[in-house]
Amino acid sequence: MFKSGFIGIIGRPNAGKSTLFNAIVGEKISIITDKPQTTRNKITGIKNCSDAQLIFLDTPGMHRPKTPLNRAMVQTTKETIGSVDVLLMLIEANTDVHPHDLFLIESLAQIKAPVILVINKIDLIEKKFLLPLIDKFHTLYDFREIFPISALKGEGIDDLLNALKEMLPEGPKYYPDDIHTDATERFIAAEFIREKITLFTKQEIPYSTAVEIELFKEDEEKNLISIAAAINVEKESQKAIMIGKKGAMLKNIGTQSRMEMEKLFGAKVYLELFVRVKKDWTSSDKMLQEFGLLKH
Ligand SMILES: Nc1nc2c(ncn2[C@@H]2O[C@H](COP(=O)(O)OP(=O)(O)OP(=O)(O)O)[C@@H](O)[C@H]2O)c(=O)[nH]1
Ligand SMILES: [Mg+2]
Repeated sequence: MFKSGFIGIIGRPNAGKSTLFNAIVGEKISIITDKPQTTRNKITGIKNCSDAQLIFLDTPGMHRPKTPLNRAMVQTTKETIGSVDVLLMLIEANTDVHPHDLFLIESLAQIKAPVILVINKIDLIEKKFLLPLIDKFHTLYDFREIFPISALKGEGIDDLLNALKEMLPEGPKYYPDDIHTDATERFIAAEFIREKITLFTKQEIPYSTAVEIELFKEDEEKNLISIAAAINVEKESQKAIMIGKKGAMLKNIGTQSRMEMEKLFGAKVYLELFVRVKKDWTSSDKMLQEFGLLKH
């Protein structure tokens, strides 16, 4: 019997959802940073086993949204929650239940799909806290199972995958074996650029940035991809920071993201970046739609 299905990964910003997603899929598809609200879209990743196909959906972190961009992100996550066979609710390991965790549990009120609680980052706490924590969570919600893991160190992931396989219904192979994601190379290229921006810049800048691919041209004979991308920011002052002294910041973003692209695409990449100001784009539904962050 072949099993397949869709598994949503939800949790607070920075809980480690994308780290777990990439660890399972075995490729860096979703971007990861130390700052919250890194992921903005639903991203599909496929894990193939001999007897099952597990389709994971990485999502933006759940939070109380304040801006139109944040509202669109939370909306994306809520829609994902309603359309999966199994939900993984990821939290950060702590010595006790955190108010953040209660906020997440509240969001499970209408859910029909079984929910697995995944306690991540167990490498950061003493083991003695885990069992009491698991017991407490069992009293708060009817979790199908609770798994302590470290997505970063790869601990506990195999047990989680085995449990997921058990829970999935009989079903077809939705994707061919050699496909790891349905995200386009254009999308991933833009995300890799945004990852470096988020890592290298401070304060509000990561949250004011959207990357658009203007050109994506493959030369198969030369195994070369030419990419031109626009980095959109909200203000002139942000543009100056993004470019940096004598262009140093932009150059660093370009070099680092190009290396990631070359690794994933298995081709040489020629990357051209430029910065432009789209005033207050995070508050404009029209711009959010244009950047693929809000549905039409
Ligand atoms: N120590 C430790 N750090 C982890 C672990 N998993 C993830 N991290 C770190 O936590 C930070 C956030 O990881 P992400 O995977 O980007 O988190 P996310 O939940 O996708 O965050 P958003 O996309 O912002 O919602 C990164 O710095 C990761 O390296 C873990 O198991 N242990
Ligand atoms: Mg993420």
